[in-house]
Amino acid sequence: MRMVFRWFGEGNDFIPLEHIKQVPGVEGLVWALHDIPAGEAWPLERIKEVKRQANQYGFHIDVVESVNIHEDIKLGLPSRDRYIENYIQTIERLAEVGVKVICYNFMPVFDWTRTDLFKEMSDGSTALFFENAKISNTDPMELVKEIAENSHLTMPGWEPERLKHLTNLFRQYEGVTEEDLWNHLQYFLEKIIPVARKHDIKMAIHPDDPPFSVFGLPRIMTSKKNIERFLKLVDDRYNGLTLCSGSLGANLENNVADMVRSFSDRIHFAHIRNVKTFENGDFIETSHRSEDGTVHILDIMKAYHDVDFTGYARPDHGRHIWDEKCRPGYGLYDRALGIMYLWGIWDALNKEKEA
Ligand code: DNO
Ligand code: MN
Repeated sequence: MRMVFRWFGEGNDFIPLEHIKQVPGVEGLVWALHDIPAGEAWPLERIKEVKRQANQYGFHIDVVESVNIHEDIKLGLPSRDRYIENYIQTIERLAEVGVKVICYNFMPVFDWTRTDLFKEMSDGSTALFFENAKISNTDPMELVKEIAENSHLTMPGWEPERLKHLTNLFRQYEGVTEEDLWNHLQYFLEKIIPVARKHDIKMAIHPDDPPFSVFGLPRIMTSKKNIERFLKLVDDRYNGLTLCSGSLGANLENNVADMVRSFSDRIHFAHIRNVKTFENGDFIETSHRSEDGTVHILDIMKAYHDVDFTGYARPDHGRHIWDEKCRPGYGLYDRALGIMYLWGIWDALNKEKEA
């Protein structure tokens, strides 16, 4: 397991690289050029700049999260070919600096969705929260406004520029079914995966978060059965997964440890975090500790250890604790605690195996 840490870039993250450096066992940064709109090719100079910054602190930049997919690709519009060309150019440029894994997602309109970014917990910490009833009763436009006003810095997937066109986007998705989305994903993969293979970059799709339809939009990366289907769309190791335990775990029917065992050779990037899911479908993000949530982090780590996982892993989100001012879900403190929990389990399993 190779531990990495998400960093949003100079001027776009509250956390200095000096501090990430002090978290035990972190070898690389998970990064992106967040200001480049989906669909445009990333400039090589900008990519090299991030590499320089990371290398100064001894970090590698092997993992990119995300190179986002233009909506026209997800919608299957004729203009998609132009955006796929740009995507290929970005892959080629990332290969030039030695990137190994590209994380992306195929969720229509929104990236991850929550109804509350700073929900108060009984211990005074706050965390990302999803309330089913609020989603059903809220106009997406209202939610977007609320999220944008409270997030401190622009969040990937919630860029005001893009979301200005929200009404139009929703209109475009009218009548687009899950089957359509599968077809558009396959079209994209058939063009991209040969390029990724040629450049030895593993493509790693992130599951839908939450793993069910929100605001009536189609979603497909939601379950074991659907991931199996995804892997067969292009049956190539370079067509792989970012297995996110917290996203998938928000549906109590998903058994993430079992997915780790079933898909081990296709998992290139592990997102590890816990959530507590309630009967009514609400969920709250918790500490990484197994007993704090409904995702069995211990079982998941055991599964990764049993399959000799050598891919990249990061703590996914954390709570906001100790009065830290941070991006929602991306503070330093709770993610650092999460890392120590994960290393604790991992080291113990190593020790047990040696004995
Ligand atoms: C949330 C993340 C997602 C993830 C993208 C990957 O914090 O797990 O935003 O980066 O869905 O494309
Ligand atoms: Mn994730």
